[in-house]
Amino acid sequence: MRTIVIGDIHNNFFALNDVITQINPVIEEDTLIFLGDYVDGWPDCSRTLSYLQSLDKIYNCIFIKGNHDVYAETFLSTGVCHPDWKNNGGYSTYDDLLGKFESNPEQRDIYLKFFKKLHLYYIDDNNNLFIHGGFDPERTLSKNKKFYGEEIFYWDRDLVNKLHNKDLSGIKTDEYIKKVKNSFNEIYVGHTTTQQYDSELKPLNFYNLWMVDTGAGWSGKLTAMDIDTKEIWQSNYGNIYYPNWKHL
Ligand SMILES: [Mn+2]
Repeated sequence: MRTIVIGDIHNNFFALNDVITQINPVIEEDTLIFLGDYVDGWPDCSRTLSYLQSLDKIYNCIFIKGNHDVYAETFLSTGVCHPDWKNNGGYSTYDDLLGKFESNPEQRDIYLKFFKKLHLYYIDDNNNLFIHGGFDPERTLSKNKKFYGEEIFYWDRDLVNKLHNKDLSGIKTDEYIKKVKNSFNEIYVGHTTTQQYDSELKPLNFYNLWMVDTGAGWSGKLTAMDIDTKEIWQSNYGNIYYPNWKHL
């Protein structure tokens, strides 16, 4: 019975396929927890979404909501593009989804179903938290939502930055760290790639926080990790799968 957490995919269908093949999940035993940002970046949006939906039918899967997923969901449900979306890797998602559902309107509902199912966060039986961005440890999660809105869960980088001593202005470090440690057993996040802190493309651990996004959306790798043994499985570099594709 393994619980495996998987970082940001960003339309990199081949990296995802590569990592799932290596994991070789066991039906009805293993649980796959995806940390969000399925879309935007590489050109394979519809293949990535269809593959994730097929995994969901076979295995125990939990899908967390990422900030990029919100852009795509908004587009699918309203037809409106967020002004920041296309310049942040969204043009590939936009082109692919639009092309697919213009020729087959039912396809829009199939994709929308996936986005509507996404969880803001997930807490397992051992009080481990799985979340895309982060939260404010000074407040409970429900108070985070009331105070900041749900956006904090998929946009926050303060948690990561503060634990990395990048931004400690106005906070008492020891107390902050204590609050993080007391809040959950372990905390798994995507959103902020480890490349910003370390050139090794491995998950980074600070206190009880694990950063699992190792940059598959760009030139980094897609990482999956067994949360108990900390065994990892990784794709090749993201750009190897799409040698002719240029990010805008
Ligand atoms: Mn991301």
